[in-house]
Amino acid sequence: MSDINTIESEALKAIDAAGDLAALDAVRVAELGKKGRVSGLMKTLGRMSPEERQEMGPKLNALKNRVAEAVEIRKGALEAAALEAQLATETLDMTLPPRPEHVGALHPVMQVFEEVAAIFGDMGFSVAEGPDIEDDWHNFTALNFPEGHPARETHDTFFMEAPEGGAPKVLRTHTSPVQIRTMTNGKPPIRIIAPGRVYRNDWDATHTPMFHQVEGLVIEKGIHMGHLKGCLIDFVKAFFEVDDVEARFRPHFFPFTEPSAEMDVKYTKDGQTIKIGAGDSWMEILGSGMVHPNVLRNCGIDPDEYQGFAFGMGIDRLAMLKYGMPDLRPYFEADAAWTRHYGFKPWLTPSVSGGLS
Ligand code: 2NM
Repeated sequence: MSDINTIESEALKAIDAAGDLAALDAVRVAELGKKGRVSGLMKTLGRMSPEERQEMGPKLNALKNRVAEAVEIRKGALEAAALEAQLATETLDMTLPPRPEHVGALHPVMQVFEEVAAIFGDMGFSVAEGPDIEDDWHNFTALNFPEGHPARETHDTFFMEAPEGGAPKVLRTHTSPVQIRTMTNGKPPIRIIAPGRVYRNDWDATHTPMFHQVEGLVIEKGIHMGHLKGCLIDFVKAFFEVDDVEARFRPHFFPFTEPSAEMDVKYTKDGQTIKIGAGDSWMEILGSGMVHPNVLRNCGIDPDEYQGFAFGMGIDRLAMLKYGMPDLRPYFEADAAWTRHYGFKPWLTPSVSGGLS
């Protein structure tokens, strides 16, 4: 009995005195290890008479448990203290300015995405997204491209390898499949923009095989060309941050809209800088039109009940125009010096009321 009390008080004292995890582990081994004192006492149970064992068994077990528990509690305290000490030596001063060579900048394309989303967000549009790898239905058929029609070839489509007996998937050539998915899976009224990457097999000074688009779609009762024109003129004024813009809508052809129109805006050139809004030359800036009844039907919408307009524009080109970056190639060279030169502070979110750029 006195053994138990002595061992316990000595063990608890040693556990308390252990100054670090290594010292604590040494105490644990000395008491609870195979050759430890507590384990030694446990072994004496085998030599006891059944009556003695019945009395001593629970007492020794309780001793072992109390010592083990004390080790665990001390271990927790030592670990917490070690972490505190580490944190105290590893503090970071978050108020220090970043080292200049590590300052990042938002890519102009991302800045323009944010600006376009802010403008249309202000008009009640929300942002929709979809997959980059699409099937023939969403990229072409549902959009009223007839089977085998040459229009499918004009898109310079990247076709994926076809599975056994199946149709090949494609890298989407426009973000319109997002509109198809939105119309198919939802119900009007619809007011969305679909920003994203698109792919066409074209590679020269003004074309890259991957580029960025924003398309938009409005489906409501009684929508007409007047809504389309008003919406897009408001957009161009807000985007180029000018009070007035002279614009014209020139008839065009897209399989997915009828009628279709390209929007031109007047501009002037002052040396290398292009000023949008007024001047003596026209510049094509986006495509648009009233959603074709066949497209609405393909998505389960009754064209006698609902009408809509849609539009699409190239973001890379908008960025070129607004921020005067004449060469498209550096856009995709991931050169940090270029993004630092043309890039934007990532923490300044564009908003229509607080300023776009
Ligand atoms: C454009 C131009 C005109 C367009 C049409 C549709 C849909 F899905 F509603 F039919 N989405 N996007 C559209 C219309 C896109 O890009 C130059």
